[in-house]
Amino acid sequence: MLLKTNRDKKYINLAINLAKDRIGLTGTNPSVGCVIVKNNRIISIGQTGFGGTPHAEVNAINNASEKVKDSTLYVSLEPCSHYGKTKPCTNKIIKSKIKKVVYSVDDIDTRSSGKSYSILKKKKIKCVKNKLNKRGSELYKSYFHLKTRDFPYVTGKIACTKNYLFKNNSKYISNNHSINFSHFLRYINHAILISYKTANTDNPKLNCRLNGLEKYSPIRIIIDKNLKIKENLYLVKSSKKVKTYVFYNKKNYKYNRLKAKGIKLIYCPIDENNNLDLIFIMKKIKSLKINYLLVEGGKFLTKEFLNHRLFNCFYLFKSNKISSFKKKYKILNIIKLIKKNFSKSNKVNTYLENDIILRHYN
Ligand code: AOF
Ligand code: ZN
Repeated sequence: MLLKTNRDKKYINLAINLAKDRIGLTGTNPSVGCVIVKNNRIISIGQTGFGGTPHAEVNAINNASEKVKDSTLYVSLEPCSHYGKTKPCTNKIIKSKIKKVVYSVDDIDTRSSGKSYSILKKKKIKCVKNKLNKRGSELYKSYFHLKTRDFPYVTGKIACTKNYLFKNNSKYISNNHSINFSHFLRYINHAILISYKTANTDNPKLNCRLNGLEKYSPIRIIIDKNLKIKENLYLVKSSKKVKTYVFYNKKNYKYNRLKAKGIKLIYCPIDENNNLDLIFIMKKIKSLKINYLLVEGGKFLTKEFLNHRLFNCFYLFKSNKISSFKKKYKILNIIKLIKKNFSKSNKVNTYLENDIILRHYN
């Protein structure tokens, strides 16, 4: 038998795992996980719905396999107590006669922040807060960022060979397992950003090709100062089906043609180096309610983002292949910048055969 406090830890850990599973997929709402336990048995679990509603607690309470009266509810984030798109979860908890609530992290949404503890206490519901707070805070780093900054949460990604080249004899540098993981990143991010150069040379699809998850493919964003994007690309031809933005600075004859094909063109000023102003682009993207942005940049764009310190985390895909291409394709300066930008890293804990993926973060 587990001690009571260890039991609390075990279930709150599970709630955090459930929340982690859906990060990026709950719109502007944070992803929350919830576990309901009665007589030491799990009687329900819940996650925030895709797009942000219903809230995790509501899903868990409604889906319980037996009456939730006298149960304990574990939740990764402080339950909300405000009227927003949905009614307060604290009301639902009180009505359901749940007898104890354990949560990990205080919400920072001012409508609810720090309020649920006393609301529940007043109704004689036992409340334990800040359980596994460190792990919970780690989970909500992106939520806190999104609530306090007017930039999206930006994830970077670049692939290289064992000898740090980003060009190889075959089309793919990484193995199939790594490629699947890159599609997982496309699944959990709301939009994907590339340059017109990558678009024109690779003619990429930028969709998520994991079985069953295709419908979660990201919005596409292309940065293209002088509208040099080719009109016959897959991205252009499919832009009526999947939202596609192009940030540009100088109009040319293609402007109306791209627009007619379904592309949304956004004017962007240039910065002191005569490049499109990335700060402007980040703010615009956030204002479009795109919260999680994946940048699958080439060498130039990745460097630009690193120089502006715009990445919140960065994945370095390192394959086991040795490339015989010229030295100019080495990405050693990018590796240096990654180390400057981030203080921590860990290996992605997924089966990758001989490839390695390092996640860099702060
Ligand atoms: C919860 N459980 O699963 C989530 C919560 O406008 P609304 O109603 O969608 O509320 C959004 C706020 O609710 C959001 O800013 C955050 O404070 C909280 N999210 N709360 O109890 C959940 N996702
Ligand atoms: Zn709620």
